[in-house]
Amino acid sequence: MLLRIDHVGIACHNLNEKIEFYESVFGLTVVSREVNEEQGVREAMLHVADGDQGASYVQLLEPLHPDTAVGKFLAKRGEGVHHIGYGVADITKALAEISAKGVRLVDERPRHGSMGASIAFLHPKDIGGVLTELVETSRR
Ligand code: CMX
Ligand code: CO
Repeated sequence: MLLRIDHVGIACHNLNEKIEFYESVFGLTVVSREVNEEQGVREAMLHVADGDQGASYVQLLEPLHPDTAVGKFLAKRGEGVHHIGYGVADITKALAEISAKGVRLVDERPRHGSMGASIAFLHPKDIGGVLTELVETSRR
């Protein structure tokens, strides 16, 4: 069901500073910068590698307000890994299969994610404390 790791989502206080850090330490390149009001984030995707099943990225996330998913996470835990995003071929089918196994879905239906992808989150409390995102990419 999971094709690849699409991205690792990292929560930070200052997006521009963190982008510069990843550019200078790892030589990564920003391929997309977006504000996603629905998700409450200002974010950047930095390209890591290309594979048979598509590309993988680091997603840097700065909250738009304290009362957002990433804002609450930063207040509670500080900066660090926020979620893992896995690529899937058919997100609606994957959500149905995962839900049937008793895992709580944060999103019953896909939402809009970075670079035109369809995304949906699974509840971290049902996945061993790991916030997990499914990604059906529109880029192939
Ligand atoms: N990873 C692991 N656990 C997490 C977590 C995370 N990222 N975020 C919250 N939790 C845990 C909390 O620690 C808390 O556990 P305890 O009760 O044991 O302390 C519990 O989940 C509830 O957390 P909360 O702070 O009360 O937050 P909410 O219940 O309001 O929301 C969640 C939690 C997962 C439903 C919410 O963060 C969410 O909807 N996330 C999906 C959307 C999102 O993260 N968008 C930003 C990224 C967008 C993108 O990738 O494009
Ligand atoms: Co993400």
